[in-house]
Amino acid sequence: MKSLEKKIGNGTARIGVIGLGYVGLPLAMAFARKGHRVAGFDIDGPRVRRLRRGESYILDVPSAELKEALRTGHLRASTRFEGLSGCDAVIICVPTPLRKTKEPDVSFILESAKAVAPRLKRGMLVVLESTSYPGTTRELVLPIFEARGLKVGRDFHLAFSPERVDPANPEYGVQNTPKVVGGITPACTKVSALLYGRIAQKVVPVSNAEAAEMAKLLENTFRAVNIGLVNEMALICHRLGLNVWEIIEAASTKPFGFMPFYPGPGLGGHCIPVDPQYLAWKMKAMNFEPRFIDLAGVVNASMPEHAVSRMAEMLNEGRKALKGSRILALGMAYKPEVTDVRESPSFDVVKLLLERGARVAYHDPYVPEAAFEGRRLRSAPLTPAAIRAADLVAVLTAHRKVDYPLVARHARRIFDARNALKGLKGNIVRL
Ligand code: SAJ
Repeated sequence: MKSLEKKIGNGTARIGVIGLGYVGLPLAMAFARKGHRVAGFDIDGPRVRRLRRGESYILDVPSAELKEALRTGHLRASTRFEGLSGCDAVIICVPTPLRKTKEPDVSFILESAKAVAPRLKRGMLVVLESTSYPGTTRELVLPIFEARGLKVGRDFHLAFSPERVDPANPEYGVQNTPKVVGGITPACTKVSALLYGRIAQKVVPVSNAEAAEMAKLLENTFRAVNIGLVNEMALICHRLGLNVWEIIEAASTKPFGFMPFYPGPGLGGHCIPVDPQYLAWKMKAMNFEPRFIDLAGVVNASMPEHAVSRMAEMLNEGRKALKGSRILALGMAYKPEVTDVRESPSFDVVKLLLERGARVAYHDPYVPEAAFEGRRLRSAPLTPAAIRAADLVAVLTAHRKVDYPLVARHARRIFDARNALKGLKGNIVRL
């Protein structure tokens, strides 16, 4: 193992990254920037071809930097996994979605481990970064590797290190986000900490892979539960005739012991709605009911319906039915300043509006077109005419670059589910 530690230390360790998405590509570039030769692998042919042309599809990776890494040979991308045998360390960054049944789908992890296994060689380090339930690395991945007759901690090393990439975050990236690592054995923890020490200013070794897996789940369950709490507070404030946004702002003045979360029309993204369900699934299999996770899920999932009922109330005030009303939805991405629409609650809201017979258009500067129940809509230009033509404008995701003063000036009525029109005057009702 000494040779791997030496190669990591002098930058000659060849790194393999499986999965070149919003986690894998920035990670590959971080190692390439440190002089490592990085082999990227992805099953998505068009994505690999785009990468080979130096076209970045990740906001945080400039195409110019990608082109340079390709030119110098510090990065190459392939859909074929043979190149894994030339790697000293392999990092698996593949999706871990939920099945329709809300059960974990670890198929991408298994396929990746099976791709590595025949190329696993003495001295190699493998790290799993894909978020999954505690025990995944040891129970699912390790047996695939040990079937080769190699001994973990002696012949090869295996660890888990949760990805902490926040897409489009201008402040935090791979380098300045502390990296938690936990190995199957202490020796695995040690060598994976060495590896990540090449690209992260701070590495946080923990006692084993399960601790690292669980740390990630705590991070994101913490968010899902607190978002669920504040969504329930929004429902409570509505019934008390209070402005929940004012209440949160007032509570946020407490300089200690409070952290603001904000209500919305639901919970989106491929992390926060998903990760806690991985933990819930594992615990239910152990006959333990994770009540907070389940309750947060119920409250968050009720928000699209609540948002639509508030819009119906507003239209009703104007003697209008939802059916036949023209609604302009602002913001289809799952959170501000991203193009990603996965699990976006905006789609849940629009689906409910369409089911109730509303006529829906949308504007989202980051989402040029979107599919709803088989129909494809294009983002409508945000003009005074388009705003005036709507019976109701609904702010669902509050992108900063949208002209909210224009909306406030021209909209007949506005349902603001994100407090995007804070301080503006107009016919505005807030969540
Ligand atoms: N949301 C609310 N209210 C809030 C915060 C978020 O309704 O107060 C909604 C968002 O609109 C979105 C969903 O929750 O629909 C998730 O938002 P998020 O801010 O948690 O963003 P994500 O899904 O990109 O979460 C990622 C996570 N990063 C990783 O898993 C590596 C999370 O751990 C980060 O804390 C989060 O980014 C972040 O801080 O932005």
